Amino acid sequence: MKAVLFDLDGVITDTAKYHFEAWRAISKTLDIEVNEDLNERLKGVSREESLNRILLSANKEDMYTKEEKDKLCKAKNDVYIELINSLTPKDILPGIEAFIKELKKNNIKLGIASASKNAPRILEALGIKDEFDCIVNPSLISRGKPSPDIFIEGCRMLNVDSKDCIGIEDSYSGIKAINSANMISIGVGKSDILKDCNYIVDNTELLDYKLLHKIWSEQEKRKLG
Ligand code: B16
Ligand code: MG
Repeated sequence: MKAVLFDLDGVITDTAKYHFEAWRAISKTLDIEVNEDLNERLKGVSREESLNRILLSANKEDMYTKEEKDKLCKAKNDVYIELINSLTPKDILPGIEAFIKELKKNNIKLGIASASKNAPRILEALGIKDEFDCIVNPSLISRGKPSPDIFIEGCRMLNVDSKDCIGIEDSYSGIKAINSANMISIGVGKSDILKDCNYIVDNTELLDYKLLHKIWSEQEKRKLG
């Protein structure tokens, strides 16, 4: 085990509630309701794809031009940025700071593979941006999660083989992406949503180096037959 690639929203901090609030505000102007179910399907997917899924949910996908969609995405991001302006180190999810310290002490490389174009700003506000050896820029990745591309690029940036890297995710599409990248996947959250991951924890407090090492060693043994 040489590296860990972290998802951001839902693993390091809980910005999902702000995405939800911002999309609800924008969708209201379009006469569309975003419920919890639909919101779950927006986790891990890009801003543009999120809007497409919202429009599709109301059969309105063909009603807007590319320019109008761009404007709606910008409006959503303006609301979202207002909401995340209040983020501080207190918003780091429980156990994550200690977990990061422990991984670094054990010479594990750390990276961020988030679909969010706001990731650097969020990590800065949380005071942990410098802890990471790489932050993949999602704007340079043409296929979003569940495509493995963002995780493959993270491994490339960290100069590690994907089989020596663990990915941690809270979304269905994110787990699919990690698995397709040939990495070991750890899900944080509910097993009905994250059923395809190699290992699941209920919450971030349960993540530690020993557990990751155990999961990695077991997977290695399984591969060797
Ligand atoms: P932005 P993650 C994802 O973050 C969110 O889960 C998803 O809801 C959001 O649409 C996406 O980032 C893009 O975010 O609008 O800030 O570029 O879970 O991949 O860390
Ligand atoms: Mg996430």
